[in-house]
Amino acid sequence: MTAFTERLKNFFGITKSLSEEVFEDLSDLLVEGDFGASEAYKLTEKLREQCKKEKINDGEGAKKILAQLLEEMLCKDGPDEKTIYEGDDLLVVLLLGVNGVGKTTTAAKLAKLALSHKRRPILAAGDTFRAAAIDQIKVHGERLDVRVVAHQHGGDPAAVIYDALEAARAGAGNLIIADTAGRMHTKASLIEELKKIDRVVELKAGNCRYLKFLVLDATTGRNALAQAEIFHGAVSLDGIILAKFDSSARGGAIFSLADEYGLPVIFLCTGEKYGDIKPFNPRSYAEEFAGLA
Ligand SMILES: Nc1nc2c(ncn2[C@@H]2O[C@H](COP(=O)(O)OP(=O)(O)OP(=O)(O)O)[C@@H](O)[C@H]2O)c(=O)[nH]1
Ligand SMILES: [Mg+2]
Repeated sequence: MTAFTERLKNFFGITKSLSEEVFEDLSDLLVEGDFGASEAYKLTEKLREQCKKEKINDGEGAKKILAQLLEEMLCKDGPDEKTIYEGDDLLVVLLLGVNGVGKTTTAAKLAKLALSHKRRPILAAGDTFRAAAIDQIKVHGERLDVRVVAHQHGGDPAAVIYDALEAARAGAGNLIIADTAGRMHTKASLIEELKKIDRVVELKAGNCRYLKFLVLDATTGRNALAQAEIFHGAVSLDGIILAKFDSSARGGAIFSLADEYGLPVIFLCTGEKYGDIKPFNPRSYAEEFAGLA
């Protein structure tokens, strides 16, 4: 449970009856939890109606309804751990996101998870922009005993992923996990580069599965929406991986991402270790957010 959900739990705990003021306070609290103001208002209105309909007039009862309403907001039709990893067909997973959110660490976590599913992962060092990025992913590859396909610093990231696909087709693996750079000289060049990588993978991957995940830092709050807009606009994402979902995260932005972009969350990452990744479960997330779990 994060500090924010603890607050929501306490809020409902001390709420003895549902006055007008309670819904207003709840709306403010949701905004503090990274909800958008209008979404928070809409949600508390729905909660008020539902409580009235079901003749609920206490904090504990309202909390349960809130958890249900929150769960309804989340997307449930994204790929899950099973559909991602099962089978042995060639699959490309491209990890995107601004700098520092946790892309490279997540690539390593996904590779480790792939091994546990008897997949044969290949890490593609698609971040050729930052000097140390290639070494960073090579270290993960060595630790996990996973093949890394890399070029020189400053090289073409699309070419790295192209080579990883060649290696996979030659039998080196069946799941390409591609890291990318989170920063370019300008936003326009970042978008251009993302589109190029996407074009190359689309062409080269042929009819094999290809998933694009945006990695977000759970502690960045509403900024996540601006990031999603840029990346989703450039390459049409398949889902979100929420990293750094530790005790300081509030997590309300996920509901807006589902609402505004229809983007499902696929995994939650809760630490720096390889095992700190778990499939996203909309019900548990909603219940935990509401302070029910
Ligand atoms: N607490 C916590 N830390 C994380 C998590 N994921 C990554 N980190 C840490 O966040 C920092 C940045 O992680 P990276 O994986 O290098 O992030 P990146 O997006 O690849 O960064 P750039 O390559 O610079 O764009 C590192 O110190 C990681 O150990 C997570 O889920 N929880
Ligand atoms: Mg990186």
